Amino acid sequence: MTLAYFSLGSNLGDRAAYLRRGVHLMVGESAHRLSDVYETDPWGPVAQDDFLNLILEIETTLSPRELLELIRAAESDAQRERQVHWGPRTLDVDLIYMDGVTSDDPEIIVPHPRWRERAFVLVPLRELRPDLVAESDSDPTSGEVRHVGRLSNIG
Ligand code: PH2
Ligand code: MG
Ligand code: MG
Repeated sequence: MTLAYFSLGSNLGDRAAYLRRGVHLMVGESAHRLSDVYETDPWGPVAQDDFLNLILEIETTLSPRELLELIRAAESDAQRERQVHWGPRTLDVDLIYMDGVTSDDPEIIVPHPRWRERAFVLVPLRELRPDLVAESDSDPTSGEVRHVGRLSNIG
């Protein structure tokens, strides 16, 4: 068993409902933990609405390639349309990190090449894995991250 960490984000429609459905599909029967939910300023070049973001930890025996299939199934269930690169989306699932596993497959690079630049990844990941996130890793210039609460308690 390996622990795998995913960043889930939504900034279109019923954001919390898309996150709940995404978590459900990603988890299946696996043991898992969830960070709290954060509302986050959009990161990157596209002006868009704020995201809800969280980190999901899953115990898995799957490879990065197999996890990519799971990600694609969860995203297509959310009827995600890739109109704008880095633009608004109902559900985005990114594989961030796996204990002891790396992948240089260009479709699913592990660890995610830019995860340490993003407060919307670092802040919730620190809840689950403080050992992976140094205090200095949360760059205040990478956007506001506001604590919302548990996914099960938000509307
Ligand atoms: N995802 C992006 C682009 N920008 N900004 C925030 N705050 N949260 C995201 O999940 C996010 C983003 C592309 O995947
Ligand atoms: Mg993303
Ligand atoms: Mg993605």
